[in-house]
Amino acid sequence: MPYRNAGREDLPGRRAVLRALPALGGAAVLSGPLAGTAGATAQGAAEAVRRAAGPIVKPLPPEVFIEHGSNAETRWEALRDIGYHVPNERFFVRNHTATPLIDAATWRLRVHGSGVRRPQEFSYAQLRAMPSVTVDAAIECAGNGRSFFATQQGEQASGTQWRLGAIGVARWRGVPLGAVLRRAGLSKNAVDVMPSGLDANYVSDGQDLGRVRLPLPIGKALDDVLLAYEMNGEPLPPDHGFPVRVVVPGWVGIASIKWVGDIEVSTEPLSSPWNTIYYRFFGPGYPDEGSAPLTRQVTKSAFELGWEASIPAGRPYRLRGRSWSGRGRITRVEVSTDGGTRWRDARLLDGGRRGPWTRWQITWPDPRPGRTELLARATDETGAVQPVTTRFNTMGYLFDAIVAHPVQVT
Ligand SMILES: Nc1nc2c(c(=O)[nH]1)N[C@H]1C(S)=C(S)[C@@H](COP(=O)(O)O)O[C@H]1N2
Ligand SMILES: [Mo]
Repeated sequence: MPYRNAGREDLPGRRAVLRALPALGGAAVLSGPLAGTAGATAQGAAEAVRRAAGPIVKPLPPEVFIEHGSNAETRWEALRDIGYHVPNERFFVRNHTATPLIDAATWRLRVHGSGVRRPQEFSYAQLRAMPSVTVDAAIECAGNGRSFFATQQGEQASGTQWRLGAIGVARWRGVPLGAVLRRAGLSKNAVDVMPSGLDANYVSDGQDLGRVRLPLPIGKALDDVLLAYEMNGEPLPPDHGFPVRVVVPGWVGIASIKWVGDIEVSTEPLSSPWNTIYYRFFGPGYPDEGSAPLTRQVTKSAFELGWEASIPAGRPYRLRGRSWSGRGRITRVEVSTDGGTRWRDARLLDGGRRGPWTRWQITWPDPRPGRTELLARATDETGAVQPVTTRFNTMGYLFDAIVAHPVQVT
């Protein structure tokens, strides 16, 4: 369990929870113009869900975000010198449809299926009254870096053309998924656990694929998966899953279902479009039905710099960045300022911290005028090193090759 922090925390006082409820529910329901209720929802939650005016509720200042339809990517220059966690206002957003506005006071989490003996509904207050844990974890879209298949390897992958900003690390607080499953009488024969979101059904090419949902194998569900209600010390913002989301450390972002309203536990394997027609490798060299479903994220690195950033010539410049891997800790980061001829080791700044990413820095002693490309290549504790190119897949998942970051030295 590489990403779990210790830290079982005190129960929130019952009175504090009750006091918080009307305020949270009110804020969630009443901010922004409302355009009627969403379509059919899980029973008991219908009145709790409303739709906001646009796909994303929070402000998206252009110096922080690059918008891609219903998604927003964090600019890496907006992460320079900001500390280990990404503030909620700067955290990327990936929405299949639109952020729903949910009233925590009437919201319920329904746990059901052949894999539980006591199907059950949990209220927000009940979840908040259970023993909580706090975990540092990254949420990263499996398509993060997808645009580089086209720009670096000459093969266009379908989907949002992210650069490297579809990742964020936050401190999440909530209840272990396993604790909730056990309260519902988890069966020894349970094999899969499938959370679904309360956002609108996802329709692709005229086909209604239903709720955004993805089964987790029981082993992962009971390992380090969280039902989170807090992000960096605040109630989850609407765009990041208020009132409760799943957080699946190290795995593809789609596993971390937002606005969870329903969890099916089954003694038979479950499937959804998100582990059959999406989130597998498809394309040349892969079977027609695709690879096995994707699970862990791969190794990547990014400079805390704008794309085509200007760097002053003639004096040493301190380069900073971050590297991460879903398979474990980062052990080494090398940087090249001459297109890959010479590599130097960056200094790792989060030494000893077993976190979801590692910050690093290195001084560029003599930036000379002109356009150039900076390269960073990380190694994780399994020995995986970022390659020069990576194998193509049509949906552009898990791009782990070294990214050439253009800068202008002036
Ligand atoms: N209900 C629901 N959960 C969801 C999604 C969604 O559209 N609906 N998007 C998923 C995807 S693809 C990603 S990468 C992450 C993004 O989380 P964030 O928007 O909090 O950064 O949420 C996941 N959970
Ligand atoms: Mo994603």
